[in-house]
Amino acid sequence: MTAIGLIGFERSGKTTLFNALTGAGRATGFTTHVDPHEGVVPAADARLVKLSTLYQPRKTTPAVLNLTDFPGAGFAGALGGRSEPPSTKLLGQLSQLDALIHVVRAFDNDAIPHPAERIDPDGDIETMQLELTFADLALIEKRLQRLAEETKSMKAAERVAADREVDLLRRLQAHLGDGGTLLDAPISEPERADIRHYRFLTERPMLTVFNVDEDAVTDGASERIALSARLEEELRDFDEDEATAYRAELGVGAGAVEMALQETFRLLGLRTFFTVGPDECRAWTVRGGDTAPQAAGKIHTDLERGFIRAEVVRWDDLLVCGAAVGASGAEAEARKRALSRTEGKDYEVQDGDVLHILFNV
Ligand SMILES: Nc1nc2c(ncn2[C@@H]2O[C@H](COP(=O)(O)OP(=O)(O)O)[C@@H](O)[C@H]2O)c(=O)[nH]1
Ligand SMILES: [Mg+2]
Repeated sequence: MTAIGLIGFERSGKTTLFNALTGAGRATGFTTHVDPHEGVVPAADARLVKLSTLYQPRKTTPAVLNLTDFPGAGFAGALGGRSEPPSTKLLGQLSQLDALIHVVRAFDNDAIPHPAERIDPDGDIETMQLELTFADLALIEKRLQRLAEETKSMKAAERVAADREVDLLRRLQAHLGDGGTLLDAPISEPERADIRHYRFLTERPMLTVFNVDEDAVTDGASERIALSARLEEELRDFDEDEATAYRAELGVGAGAVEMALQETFRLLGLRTFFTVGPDECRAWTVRGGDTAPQAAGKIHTDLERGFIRAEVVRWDDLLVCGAAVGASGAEAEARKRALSRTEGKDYEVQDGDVLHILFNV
């Protein structure tokens, strides 16, 4: 399951956004929580809604992301004169995530003081980047020291691999020192695979969310979006008409939360595929490059083990066929019109595929 973490300084609005995304209704404001909150975010998907309208299944299940809301205090290290770095425990938890969402305080409200008593989104972004970079540099430093010890007693043959690792880590160190991240480090694919087990923090894709005043929402650019977490949390309790009217009054477009999710999907290179039928229509996610058996494995391990082949049709082609002959004949109609294909073990699943897995265990 894809795991995302909300990070940011105290009172930047992480828990508010967590509530907006999950509906968890956790306390916000000065109630600093010590433990992270865990939640599940259903990914709204218009394609799934349309497939469900065709199939009228007993159950419709969206794809979900696991979301963790971290307490802000852990990140206050470089701010406001506090000198504590993030704890080892926090760094360990962060390193397990697939992606990070950095919530940046951009709303103005004297009643809610910023830990550093200033509203400076760009400064906060820089500080957070530094905290993550320092954590990675510390890890590299520790590993280099270990390697220096170990290589002393190594035979020449062993030393080749160790020297190669030292060289790679030194290059990463230099890149971080120049203000880069490990996500954009100029290293080869095999080298990237070699460092994966370190689970460096700046190697995680990160979405920056500017948490702005309710009346200041504008469209964001890629990898940075602006939304009002408080507004989005409040609007959860409105019915659709009320929400639309309220958004119109404030001049705020719909779908800020959906946009945040879509952007997260894009950053992670996630692809959505669907399974359909009278029992359930469901959306699933795989990583870009995952094959049909890997997708099958998301549904059930038996389907991956016993994978024979997949019938594949694009979601919109299936809808067209369904509209012509009804849901029960849609897949047969797609085959007849040569819109569905039979794919084998090497097929790379595409975003928007409807899969029907044939298997044998
Ligand atoms: N005006 C305004 N206040 C917000 C917004 N988002 C959060 N807040 C307020 O900021 C305070 C801190 O929010 P919280 O979510 O607890 O921050 P956290 O410490 O990062 O988890 C709360 O009083 C929220 O109501 C926003 O978009 N606009
Ligand atoms: Mg919080």
